[in-house]
This record gives sequence, structure tokens and C-alpha cells, in this order.
Amino acid sequence: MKIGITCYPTYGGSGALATELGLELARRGHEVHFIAYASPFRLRGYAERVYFHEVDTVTGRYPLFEHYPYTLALASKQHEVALREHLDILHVHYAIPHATTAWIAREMLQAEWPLRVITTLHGTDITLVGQESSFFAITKFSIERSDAVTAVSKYLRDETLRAFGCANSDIQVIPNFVNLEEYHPVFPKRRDGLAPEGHKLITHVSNFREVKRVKDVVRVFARIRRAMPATLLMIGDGPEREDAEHEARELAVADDVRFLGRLTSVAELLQKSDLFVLPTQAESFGLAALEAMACGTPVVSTRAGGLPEVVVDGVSGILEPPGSVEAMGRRAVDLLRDPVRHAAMAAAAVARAQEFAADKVVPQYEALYRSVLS
Ligand code: GMT
Repeated sequence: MKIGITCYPTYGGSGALATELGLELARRGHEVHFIAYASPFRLRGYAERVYFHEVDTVTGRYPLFEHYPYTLALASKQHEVALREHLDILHVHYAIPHATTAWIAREMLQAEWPLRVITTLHGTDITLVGQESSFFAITKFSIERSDAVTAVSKYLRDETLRAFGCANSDIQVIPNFVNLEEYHPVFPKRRDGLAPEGHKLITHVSNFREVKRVKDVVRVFARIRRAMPATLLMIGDGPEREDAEHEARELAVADDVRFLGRLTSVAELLQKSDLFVLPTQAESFGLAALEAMACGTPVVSTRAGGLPEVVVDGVSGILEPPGSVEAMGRRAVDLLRDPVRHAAMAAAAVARAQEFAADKVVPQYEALYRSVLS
């Protein structure tokens, strides 16, 4: 099949998942065309049968435009690529504005080319941004006009039906997946200069937005640090980074917290970590948690959104309500102090992650493409 994929190219779970999906589809013999305003961050180097089409956000500016009509440029590019490359499917990730631009592109093509549009809902397009009054009606409309819609967790499907209605849309749950060739455990876990010998290594990866509660990461870490030597790696960047840095100073743990900023590849750091902390307020799935688990790193997280569909509390990780810093810290310390239980939980995390292997999930997308085309 010839498949177009539109996603946010910047750091974030939806863009990461969309890119991994495109690469997997290309490995399986499909031709994949990414259409975005920049090359997706996980698209590194050449891959056979993979093409990138950049949406122009620079030229065509006109003094009349106080706000550049980027969505029209994107719809035009989707239309152009679909027609020229004879795309069978345009699979868009994150409804806003991608489901709308895909609908425009398909309308423009109508008699010329039978493009099918699939929308994958990822999270805040439904739970936050899509529910703002300026986006609600157009998001609902675009979901309902897609040829097929998927959500990355049961929680997100139910939330879409609750918030938007969309009663006639058959929203299929296709969970996120992990590439086990890249994300796999390496035992024993070596520090390799990331932390002093004898330190436990704790890791957090996110886009440091408010919803991630990054100050809670530091607070949980401070409880661990009081109990044992430990180093925290903070990977990523975003609006809450300064607050997290400030919190580390306030709690007198700044010397043991390393803010590494944005990194394109985190597998090696996850493999070396003893614990992954994600104390998020809301999460439709938690792709970062799944990738940590695949690397044999137990997750300390929250019973929020779709996370319980990924992490089994007490078996493959630890879940507490959002904001329960004390409980997360206490259970993290207990786990780190008990090497036998830690090893068992790491093994259970790997086993759980294998249920979300690319080989198990990507065929579900292929089957959906085939059903939409038939
Ligand atoms: O977080 C967002 O605003 C959107 C999105 C992104 O681009 O990172 O994240 C969502 O999609 C991921 C991939 O499906 C999920 O793993 C995240 O849980 C989800 N984020 C939220 O629901 C907050």
C-alpha cells in the first residue's frame, strides 16, 4: 500500500508513535510518505521506501496575514502528495488540525483520486485542546468525517465518546507499540559515567508540560535520595523545566539531578536506569512508560487515564493517584531496597511490554487499512 502519514514532527508521543509506525510499515514493504512541517525527530537517516514531504511555512507570507494560514498549506501539501504519489491512505495522528486538513484534502480530490482518511486520536486532542470552545465543533466534525478512527487506549475511546458523542464513529482501540529491537533490556545495568558508582539511577522523560507534574518527579526523587545514594536524569524540555530546577534546589537535591534537555534517542539511558518516574496528571497511554518497561526498567507512575492499561500495579510497576508523592516515594524506596523484588518487577515489565510489540500491533493497522480500502 501507499500510505501518507501526517504528525507533529517535534518531541512528543504522537509524533514518535506515528514515525515508528511509518518505519515499521516501510519495513513490511509499504511505501510511506511523511507530510509535516519538519522531518519527524525519530526519522533518522535514510530508510528504504520512506519519503518526507515538507509543508512550507516560510514562503507565501503576505503582509495581510497576521497569522500564517498553515493549515491550508498542510491541506494543499496532503492533496498534492496524495495525487502525485497515488496514496491509498492518509493516516493522520492527533486530530487537531490534521483530521481537518485531511478532510479538506480528500474533498479536493473527490473524483480525481479515492483517498481514504484515518485519524488516530492520541490524548490532549480529545482530553484538553479539542474540548476548548474554538476547537470543539471542528474536532467533532473531522473525527466523524474520517473513514476510520482509532484511539490509543480504551480510556481515550471512552473519553472521546463521552466528550464528543461521535455515536456513529466506530472508534477502534489500537494501542501504542514499542520496537523491541531498539528498546530491550541490557543486564547488568551499567552506569557508564551517568551516575557515581553505587548510585541508583532514576529517569524521567517528557515534554515538561504542566500535565506531566515534573515537580513531583523531583519530589519523589528527593524521598529516594534521602534513603539511598541516587541520581535523577531529567530528559526533555518544556515550560515546567525551570520550576523543576527550582524545586531541586529547594529540596537540596540539585547536585544529584541532571537536566539533559531534549535527546533524540533515549533507549540507552532507559536500559541503564533502575526506575522510570512518570507522575503525570493525565495520560491517554504513556508511550514513554512502555519504552522504559521494554528496557527492563520498572515504572513509578499514576493511576491516570490509560496508564493502568499499560502498567499492572504491583507487578510491572507502581501506580498511585496523581499527586501522591509520599506513596510513590515510599514504594519506590521499598522496591529499590529489595533487589529480588526489583529484578522480578523488571522482568515483569519486559514481559508486559512484549504484549505491545510492534509485530503484534502494526498488523492491526494494516488490517484496518485493508478494511477501509475494500
Ligand atoms: O500529550 C499530548 O499533548 C499529545 C501527545 C504527544 O504528542 O505527545 O501525547 C499523547 O500521545 C502519546 C502517544 O499516543 C501518549 O502516549 C500520551 O499518553 C498522550 N499524552 C497525553 O494524553 C497527555
